[in-house]
Amino acid sequence: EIAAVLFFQAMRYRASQPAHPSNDRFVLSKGHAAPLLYAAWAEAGFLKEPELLNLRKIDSDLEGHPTPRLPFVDVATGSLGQGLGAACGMAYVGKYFDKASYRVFCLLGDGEVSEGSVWEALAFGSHYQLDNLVAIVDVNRLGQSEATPLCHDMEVYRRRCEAFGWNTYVVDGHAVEELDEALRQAAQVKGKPTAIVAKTYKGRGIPGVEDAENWHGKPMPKDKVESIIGAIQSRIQTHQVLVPQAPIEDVPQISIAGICMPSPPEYTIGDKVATRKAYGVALAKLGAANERVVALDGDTKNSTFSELFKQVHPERYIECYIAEQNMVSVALGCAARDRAVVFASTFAAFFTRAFDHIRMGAISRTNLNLCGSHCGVSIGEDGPSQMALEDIAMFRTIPGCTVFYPSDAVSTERAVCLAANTKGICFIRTSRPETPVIYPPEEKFEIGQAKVRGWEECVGGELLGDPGSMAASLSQACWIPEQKGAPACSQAAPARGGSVKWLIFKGGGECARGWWHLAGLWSPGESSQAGQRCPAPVPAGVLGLGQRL
Ligand SMILES: Cc1ncc(C[n+]2csc(CCOP(=O)(O)OP(=O)(O)O)c2C)c(N)n1
Repeated sequence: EIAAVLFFQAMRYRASQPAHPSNDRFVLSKGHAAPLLYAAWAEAGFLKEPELLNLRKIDSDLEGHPTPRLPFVDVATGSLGQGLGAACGMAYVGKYFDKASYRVFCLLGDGEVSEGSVWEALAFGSHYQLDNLVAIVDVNRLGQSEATPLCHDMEVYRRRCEAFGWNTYVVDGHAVEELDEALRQAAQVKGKPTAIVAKTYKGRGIPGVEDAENWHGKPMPKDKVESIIGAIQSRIQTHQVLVPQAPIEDVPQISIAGICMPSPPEYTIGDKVATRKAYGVALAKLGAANERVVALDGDTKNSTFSELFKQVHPERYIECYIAEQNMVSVALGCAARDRAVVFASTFAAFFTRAFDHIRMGAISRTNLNLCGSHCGVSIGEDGPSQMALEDIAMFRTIPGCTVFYPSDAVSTERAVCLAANTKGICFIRTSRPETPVIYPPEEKFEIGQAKVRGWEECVGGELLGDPGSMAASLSQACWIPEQKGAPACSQAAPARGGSVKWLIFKGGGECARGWWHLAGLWSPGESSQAGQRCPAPVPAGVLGLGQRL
């Protein structure tokens, strides 16, 4: 009933063009209900009914959980608790950037709302007065393996949603008139998003299954299928062909392709600039080049320097507060349907708590740029809780992700521009301390191309850069200019207690000493033997990091 009222009464869209920018958006946050979504699009005419029988087959796009392989899916769902954050991002773009009539609907399960990220999204939605957003919670009392904690306590749901600032209706989720009325009222409400808390029964109308445990995700027994289909069909009251309402086509035409920096980097070799600051400077410049560049941050903008973007483009800065999971989901939503070029930043360490959201972003085929600052031990006195060490390993597991670890301000600025024009997820890793500019403004950088710097000195075992700063010494090693002979790379780090561990690749793989962990950690206890053969460094994105050491 919920899907029927949404798809054929409330939502405005062109069924033949599901990705049309003026269409209303629908996010099935409870992605395991994918068959419902596919059935709705079949009823709308986009899918052919026989295709539905390919559900979950290996060569079918009708997967067990929806992905953007299907044009009517903007963000992949199935890892519960993430859909509403993405819907918030879409609604934000619709209200504040597109300033268009399309609206965003999100269907959640009641079990799913145990996820904290759902409440992060609820807080975000009301804070930004997303009155073009409707969340419908299907309160069917049951989760996967048992009842949900609130069962059918509709009043508690109402109070919680209202406490989070949402215009809230509690309805009988099987009564199409009630649903229709709530959705109509929601369309009139200004300044608040709407939550429709729908009381339903799982397996409604199926004898022995309705409201019973242990049926989640299970097919009906073959011998009961005929009678179950008969029972459902007997409740169909009309065979009228349903036609959705057409969209209001007022979305502006935009272009986000081929964005160039308005001017070259304004740094001189030897200047001392933190790469995190260079990120903010670069983002502000990029924002001047294209009005669809937007920046998000999780209350760290004066550390990541995304505040430099906010200072010049305040209307395109989205403060997400201390809710990194939601920030990533909102960013995914903003990037959906290519409506924005999205950069989201926080300390790199804090992206690790949003790993699943980033992972889902890759499944969503998103074009999203994330910048993590304060990477590595060079943040020193801030202590280990703020240090990003695992982040680089994490991002390198993300399919299609490009990892940038720029060594100076010039390469940071180039990385920002490259990221804006690169598909998939991009991760830019920036450092806290000021480090010397080592490249001239005209230096060219390409993804996948490593540069070797100063390897002659390294071979002798000398430290590169300032031994007090791992970032400086690592980063100086990371942009590697081409030299005659094979590529070489040296990285060094001070260990507590004064001893220094370092690693040299030379000539396709001679490892002099030391050990490099992919997580970015130096482990003083371990060292490989001098002269041991190592694989040649393999560039990870722009960065020339040894891949398999
Ligand atoms: C983050 C996450 N945890 C666990 C699961 C496994 N899972 C799939 S469906 C489900 C129950 C969902 O219950 P609810 O949200 O109430 O959906 P409904 O009962 O309406 O199907 C669970 C635990 C998952 N998909 N994602």
